[in-house]
Amino acid sequence: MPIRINDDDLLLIIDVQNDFCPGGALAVADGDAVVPVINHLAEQFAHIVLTQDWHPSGHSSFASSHPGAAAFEGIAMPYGQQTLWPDHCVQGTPGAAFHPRLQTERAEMIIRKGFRTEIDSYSAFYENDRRTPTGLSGYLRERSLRRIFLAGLATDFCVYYSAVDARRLGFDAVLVEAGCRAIDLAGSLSAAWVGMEAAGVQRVNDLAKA
Ligand code: VGL
Ligand code: ZN
Repeated sequence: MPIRINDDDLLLIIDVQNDFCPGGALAVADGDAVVPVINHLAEQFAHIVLTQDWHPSGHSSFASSHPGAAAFEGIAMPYGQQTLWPDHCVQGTPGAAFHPRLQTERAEMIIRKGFRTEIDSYSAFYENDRRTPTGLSGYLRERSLRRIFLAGLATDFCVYYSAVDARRLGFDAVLVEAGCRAIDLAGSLSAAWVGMEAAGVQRVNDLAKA
């Protein structure tokens, strides 16, 4: 049954930035493969929002900010457990820019996240304390946008957290798998699928071309 895209549906494009693509500081395998898929998807939507991971240098999610710690280790932060990452998506750097072939012109808003030094933000809706809002849910409600299609990077971190939060906030959420790629760190991808299923996130491979 092909899904019909309506005028009150939103495409939420997560973190399609150079640092998450091959050659980037936190490259996701095959990450740039999502670009043509998402560009094509976007043609079908009246509403598009982009997210942009946007860290100050010295961000607390960077392993380099924790002497003796290594990237991809976990660490306890005041707000909970946090994975440490290589320095990535530093504000204003080429790595933080959107992939050059991502079509961004029709996006009506860009949500930047992770811009506070002391807290990371995977989700487009909440920072990693799971309580501090980004404002996206208020925006969507005011605009009467109710169903959110998600694609981007990475499936098991920012896409996953965004999809689960969308459900938690009462939106319908549909993950478009062909438009996502994963980091897959210590079982994170299978955990993400389980979490999304439990949250009622719908999963489709691609949208049938209208
Ligand atoms: C992401 C790790 C750190 C993501 C962002 O976009 O999935 N992952 N920052
Ligand atoms: Zn980040």
